[in-house]
Amino acid sequence: MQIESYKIEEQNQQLAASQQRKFDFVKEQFSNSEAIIQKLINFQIAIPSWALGTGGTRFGRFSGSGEPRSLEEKIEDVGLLHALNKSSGAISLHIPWDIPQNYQAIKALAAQHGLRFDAVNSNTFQDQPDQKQSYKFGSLQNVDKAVRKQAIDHNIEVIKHGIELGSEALTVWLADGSNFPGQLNFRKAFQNTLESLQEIYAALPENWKVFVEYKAFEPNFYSTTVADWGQSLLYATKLGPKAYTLVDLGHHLPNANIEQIVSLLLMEGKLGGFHFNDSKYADDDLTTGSIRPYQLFLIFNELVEGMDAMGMDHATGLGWMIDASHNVKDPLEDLLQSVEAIMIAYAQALLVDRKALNEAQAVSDVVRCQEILQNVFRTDVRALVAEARMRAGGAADPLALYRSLKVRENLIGERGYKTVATGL
Ligand code: LRH
Ligand code: MN
Repeated sequence: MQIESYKIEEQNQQLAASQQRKFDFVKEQFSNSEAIIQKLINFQIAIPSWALGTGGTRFGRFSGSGEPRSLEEKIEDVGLLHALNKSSGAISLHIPWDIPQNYQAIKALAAQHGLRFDAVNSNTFQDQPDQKQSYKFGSLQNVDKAVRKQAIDHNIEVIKHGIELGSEALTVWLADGSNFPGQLNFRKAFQNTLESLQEIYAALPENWKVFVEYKAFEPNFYSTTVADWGQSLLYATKLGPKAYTLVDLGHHLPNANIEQIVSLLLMEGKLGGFHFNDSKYADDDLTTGSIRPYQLFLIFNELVEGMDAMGMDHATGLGWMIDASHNVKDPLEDLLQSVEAIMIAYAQALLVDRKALNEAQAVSDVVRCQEILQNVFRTDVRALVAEARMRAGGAADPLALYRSLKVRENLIGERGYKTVATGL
């Protein structure tokens, strides 16, 4: 299914007057609104190929309908999102869930939808049907050299797929760890993992990056071999200049101050990118900004402050990716909401009066500091984000148009009711 641009134009016409009123109201409050619009237009968020179908938990999966049955249909679905919001211009593949059969055809199809390939993700947390060695007791950490070699070879194979697609980064998330005290020698597990990552690092093309994604727990419930930002930073620092940490918002222990972690990793030049989602308890993979929107704003506040301090380009300096799982929502509606929440947090962070904040911090005027941040957080910037989207050819209200055009119904018509996408 394609969304014709005249359908988008039609909705934008209908909403033009109210949009203009709301946009003028924001412009009156913030003199730098216009300068921010170009930054919002340039900011592209990669959509995970594994989150275009309905997810589930160990307690059950309530399958959705009209889900993509192939990589081609996944690219079409991301193309639909990008046509609606012009902020989803990249797709992040997970191997082997999405092995391209014909690189040229897949690249051409992605280009047709205005999409590029962001980081490719390896998978050494599941045993594939024809696999010789099991990852039951870990992959890169495994005490058995043959298992480590199999996992290293897989990551190098993933890099090869990425090179063919024009990707420039590999994301390594390791489920490796232990479930019981005594099961693992932590030092040997670290050293096995580092030596294995060094072999993978050596296979990276000159212009590539490797993102080491950390996670506090699950599927191991006593220790995780890349459990927190400190351990990920240790690996990334020991590996070399092409290695970075990756912050998945749901991978922290309760009450972790993620914005402080982000600020320090950025300061060290070792922050590679994000997996955006939200959570109340653990790795819940809920819609970004649906549970803790203030935390998302505070993270972007640190990102804008830190990236400007280092002269980094906001759009290309880091890997911006969503990582979510949709148990009860239409995956495409969930992703539209996530992109909107990210763009709102970024727009608000761009509107923070940095000069006033620095002056208030310099005199420890705690109340003024809070007022400066919350004044912006309590500002409705949706019209600013919509203005950028419409100037880029997107819809004033993507979710409303997705529903009024009955996109899901059309996809069911094309693909059938009971179709299941590969992924989580
Ligand atoms: C692990 C994770 C990782 C992916 C997987 C799908 O929880 O966040 O980024 O490989 O989800
Ligand atoms: Mn993740």
